[in-house]
Amino acid sequence: MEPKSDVAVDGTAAGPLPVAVADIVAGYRAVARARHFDERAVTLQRQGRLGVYPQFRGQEAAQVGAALALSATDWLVPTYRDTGAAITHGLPIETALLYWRSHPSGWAYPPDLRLLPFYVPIASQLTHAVGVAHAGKLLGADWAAMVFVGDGGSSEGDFHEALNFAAVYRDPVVFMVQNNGWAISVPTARQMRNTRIADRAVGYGMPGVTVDGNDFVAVLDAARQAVARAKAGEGPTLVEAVTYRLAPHTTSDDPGRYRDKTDAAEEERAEPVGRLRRLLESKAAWSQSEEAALQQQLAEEFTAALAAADAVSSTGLSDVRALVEHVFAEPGPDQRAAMEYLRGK
Ligand SMILES: Cc1ncc(C[n+]2csc(CCOP(=O)(O)OP(=O)(O)O)c2C)c(N)n1
Repeated sequence: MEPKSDVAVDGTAAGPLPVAVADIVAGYRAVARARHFDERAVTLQRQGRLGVYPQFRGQEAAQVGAALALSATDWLVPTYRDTGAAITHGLPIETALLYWRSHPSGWAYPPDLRLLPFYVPIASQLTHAVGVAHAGKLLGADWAAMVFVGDGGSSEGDFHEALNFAAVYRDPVVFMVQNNGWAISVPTARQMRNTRIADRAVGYGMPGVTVDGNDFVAVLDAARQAVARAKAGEGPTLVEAVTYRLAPHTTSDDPGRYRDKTDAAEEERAEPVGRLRRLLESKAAWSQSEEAALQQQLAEEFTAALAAADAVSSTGLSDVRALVEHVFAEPGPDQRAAMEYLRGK
């Protein structure tokens, strides 16, 4: 089945839009903000001012559309790919930069921010997100959890455990798969026989939907419905956003070794930021002067956040034990031993 799409690549709407124009304008601002962050972060990495950084160019609509379906009381559980989703949910840009600089302050989130750290061991975040959702139910809280996973992560055993548990207990969780076509150098077609990851949902007894992940409107609409189901006590949903990773896997990767160039050129035409802008322009809801003002505002916001991050990291670590003290609320024996070892270093 073709992924559900509301907006064609040239920006024309297939029919009445399921999302209000004001929400689409707000969405465009957030999508452009994510793109701006990603581009500046890659430049900083090339200048030696960030560590290894996993770009998300091409996946802005999938990440931002999903994150905007949440309210501030809901939890977002991201993978390393999802800085765009995290800053949309409220992670300060300064903190995101410190994280990708491997500074311990990059783990120090604002106290009310319902965001788990970026997960690198793939799929491990799925069971944790189900735990967050299940705990909310036990506590009588009204939050939902949205967890991101890639196509590669969906081939891990944790995926099965998380989806089955969540379905059995009708936990308020949204499984957001970004099928970006690649697990590093392995194309999706070489890691699974089925063509739609969302088809797996039926095996767990939950709804599954596949949307065009480069279409912000389709993603936001599907994610909103999934969050509403979760909050109405109807249990989990599997949403698959079919997108494309236009960038290398990380700043350490060279996709020229495994990817056909014409493929990427084809996908570049479908990329989500320009598509959303074309939609708004066709509705006379966005102008060149608004675009210029937005780009200037994004540049200023990022530059100020970078200056703040530089001020934190240029002073170094006041206490090297900060490297281990954030691991658990109460340090366990391993952390205590490490802190003892680091004392005075
Ligand atoms: C448990 C685990 N096994 C292997 C790896 C190495 N690894 C890092 S990224 C990656 C591919 C992930 O692909 P996907 O889930 O599609 O996410 P994407 O990188 O495309 O966002 C692998 C195998 C890992 N990080 N964790």
